[in-house]
Amino acid sequence: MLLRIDHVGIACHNLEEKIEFYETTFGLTVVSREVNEEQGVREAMLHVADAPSGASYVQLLEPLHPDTAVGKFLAKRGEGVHHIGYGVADVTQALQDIAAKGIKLIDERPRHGSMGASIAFLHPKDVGGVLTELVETARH
Ligand code: MC0
Repeated sequence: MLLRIDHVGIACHNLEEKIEFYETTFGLTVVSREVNEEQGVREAMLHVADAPSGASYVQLLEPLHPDTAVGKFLAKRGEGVHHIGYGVADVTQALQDIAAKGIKLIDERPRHGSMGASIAFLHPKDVGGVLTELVETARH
């Protein structure tokens, strides 16, 4: 069901500072920047590698407000890994299959994600404390 690690989402206080850190330290390149009001984030995708099933990225996330998923995470835990995003071929089908196993979904239906992807989150309490995202890459 899982094709690859699509991205690792990292919560930070200052997006521009963190982008510069990843560029300077690891030589990564920003391929997309977006504000996602629904998710309450300003985010950047930095390309890491390509695989037959698609690319993988570091996703840097800065909250738009303190009262957002990432804002609350930062206040409780500080900067660090916020979630793992896995590539799937069909996010609607994957959600159905995972729900049938009794795993709690955050999103019953896919939402709009970075770079036109369809995304859905699974609750960390049912995934060993890991906030888990399913990502169906946009078809171009
Ligand atoms: C919260 N918890 C986490 C967590 N965030 N555990 C692991 N990883 C995280 N990132 C834990 C808390 O420690 C707490 O555990 C419990 O979940 C409830 O947390 P809360 O602070 O009371 O917050 P809630 O319940 O209001 O919300 C938590 C929840 C929320 C995961 C449901 O953050 C959510 O719906 N996340 C999905 C959307 C999201 O994260 N969007 C931002 C990225 P204890 O043990 O204290 O009870 S958007 C994105 O990434 C898009 C743009 C993309 O990829 O394309």
